[in-house]
Amino acid sequence: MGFMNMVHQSVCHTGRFRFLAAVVGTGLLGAPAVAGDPVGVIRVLTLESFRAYDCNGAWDTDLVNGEVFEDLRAALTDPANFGIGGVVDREIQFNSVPEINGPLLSQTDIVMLSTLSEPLTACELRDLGAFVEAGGGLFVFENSAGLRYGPLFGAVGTSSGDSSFGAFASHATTVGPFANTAGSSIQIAFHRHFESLGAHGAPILNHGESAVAAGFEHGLGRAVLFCDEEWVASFGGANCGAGAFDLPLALSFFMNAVAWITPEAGFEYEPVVWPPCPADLVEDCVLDFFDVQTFLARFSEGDMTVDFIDDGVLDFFDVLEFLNDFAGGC
Ligand SMILES: [Ca+2]
Ligand SMILES: [Ca+2]
Ligand SMILES: [Ca+2]
Repeated sequence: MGFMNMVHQSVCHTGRFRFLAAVVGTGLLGAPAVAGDPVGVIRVLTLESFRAYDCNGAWDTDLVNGEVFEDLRAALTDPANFGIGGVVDREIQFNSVPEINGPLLSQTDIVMLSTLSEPLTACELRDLGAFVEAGGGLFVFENSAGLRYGPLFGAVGTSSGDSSFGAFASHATTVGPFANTAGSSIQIAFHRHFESLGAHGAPILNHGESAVAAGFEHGLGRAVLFCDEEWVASFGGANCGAGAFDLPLALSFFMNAVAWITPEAGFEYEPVVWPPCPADLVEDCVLDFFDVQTFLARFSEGDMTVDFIDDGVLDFFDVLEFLNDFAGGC
């Protein structure tokens, strides 16, 4: 292994991952404590308790602990809905973590995300896309679901939006196994929508010609992107968000969608090991000006972490090698 690879790999495992390893070490986020059949549990990864948007404490959308989605949480954890002998014969278990990465996704069946205080990084999006492609499930419900996550599945979301009625289309997620919502309309507060769905997307909720929610079959996995969060909120918060206009309908659809995206029991995601990207000095899976700036700063300081031609000397050839790696992309 070359020096730069070693540097890269050691840097890769610092920062958040180290924090996470420490937390796992305490047992707080360790292997799920499973009651009943571990294979049957639907393991839900969510960032909510760490990165949920809480409107400065006034409207806490933390799915696991907050109040805004308390009815949603109650529905998902009601054994009559998801549990042995329930409508879906598998129990839902939340695993709230601070970041998305391969090892955490390897203990996950579906990822459930609403509005985040800190958007996913390019590295996290890359892992999330690979997870769905390998058979994992994803449900995003937030205004920017199409804008932020659509590109993973070939879709384009809009940055503009409005408040409107949406009509549920006929789709696997609208016919069951909970209530049939196909043909029903639902009023939603400010939301964005999709400009296009690409080859693998199908509309779920339509406002005129554009989809507000869509389902995607991506490789072996499935994703539902719903460009709003208020449609399933238990109550509104002043200057923060509105409450659902038809919560029972919203909950039925939500549970249908969870049933649709959930992989078969026994699913195990094997994390993709991405090729090293030495030029990504500001490690964010994006090669940009900041990586160049960092290279130049380290080079001028004689910092041997930028000894790209690994010979113990910083010279013109290291600059050339860096530029070469940079041009090659990640
Ligand atoms: Ca909204
Ligand atoms: Ca970078
Ligand atoms: Ca050198």
